[in-house]
Amino acid sequence: MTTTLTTRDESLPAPYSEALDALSVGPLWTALHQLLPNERVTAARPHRWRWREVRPQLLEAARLVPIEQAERRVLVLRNPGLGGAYAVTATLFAGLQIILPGEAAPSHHHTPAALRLVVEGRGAYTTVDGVKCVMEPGDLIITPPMRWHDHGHEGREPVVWLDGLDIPLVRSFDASWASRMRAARPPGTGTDSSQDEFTAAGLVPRRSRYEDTGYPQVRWPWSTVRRALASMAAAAPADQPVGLCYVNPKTGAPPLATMGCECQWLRPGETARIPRRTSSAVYQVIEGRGESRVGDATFAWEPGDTLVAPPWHAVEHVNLAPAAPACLFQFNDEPAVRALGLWREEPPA
Ligand code: 1HN
Repeated sequence: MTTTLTTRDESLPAPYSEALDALSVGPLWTALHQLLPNERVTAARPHRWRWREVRPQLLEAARLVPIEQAERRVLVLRNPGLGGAYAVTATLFAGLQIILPGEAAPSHHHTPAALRLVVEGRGAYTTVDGVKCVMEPGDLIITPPMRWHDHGHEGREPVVWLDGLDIPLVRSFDASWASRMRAARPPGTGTDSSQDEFTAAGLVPRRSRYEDTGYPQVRWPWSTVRRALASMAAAAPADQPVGLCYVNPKTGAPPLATMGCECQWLRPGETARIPRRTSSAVYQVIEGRGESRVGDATFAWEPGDTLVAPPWHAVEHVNLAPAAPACLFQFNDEPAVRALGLWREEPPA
């Protein structure tokens, strides 16, 4: 929250307040109910960024700003309620990154955790600790804290992805740090473990060929996720929602300690109701057309659009297409909220 606290009690003699200020001491009683409001409050607002409006500005950034200068060519999704902060919610960062054929974004590592969800284009890749992760539309790639990563592009069209990071949360601990950039080295592998060691649910390799970093899987191809969702949708009764959580396949834990990822499949005409939660979430439309209610706001959406649900806002997604499914990816701060003992969910109505 960006609001300034009331730290002076105007009913007290001025010299007393001045004496407190001089001692770096302040009264709690003027600020108590701002520190601990009786209602759950957030300055973050529900919002939608339209792909068809932001996409031209990304292409313009690619024209105006050389990758050598930008290092990461990202347009940041700034929550209109957060006073211009580079934050989509109090804890999460979201941005759209564009890379052109032949470009290379240099290697670095940092304390915040990051994830990418590919929005458009083929031929780019991210290298995570030497592991080459091909980026195709809908793919999820994580770069856990302190893992070296860079981006390259061997294709023929611009590639755009959504970056999700826990930077605002990490900054609240004064723990944000990054290495200096260095030129990317060629990837040490031709592929990532989702292509050979983790190709089927419920099976893990006895012995991995990949370096043991604690993150056995760093890429979740959309082709795999979509097939799993479609199978589930074909079998599930109409009144049961179809969603999958991305997990570390060796532990079942969320892919990152602070951020969770899920994908929801909405059958034609289907509505998914998500109760109020103390976590916040960013939704990315992978396919389909529909409408979402976030608190009191309603947003129509189509592929490429991004929506944000601040904490304690009920969410309702509707697939408005008569025949086609819709797929919504989300990343959220649920693992961080749970780890701090702050997780609450209102029972569904
Ligand atoms: C970062 O390192 C990347 O590596 C993307 O692609 C977005 C946003 C804020 C801080 C670091 C990347 C970022 C970022």
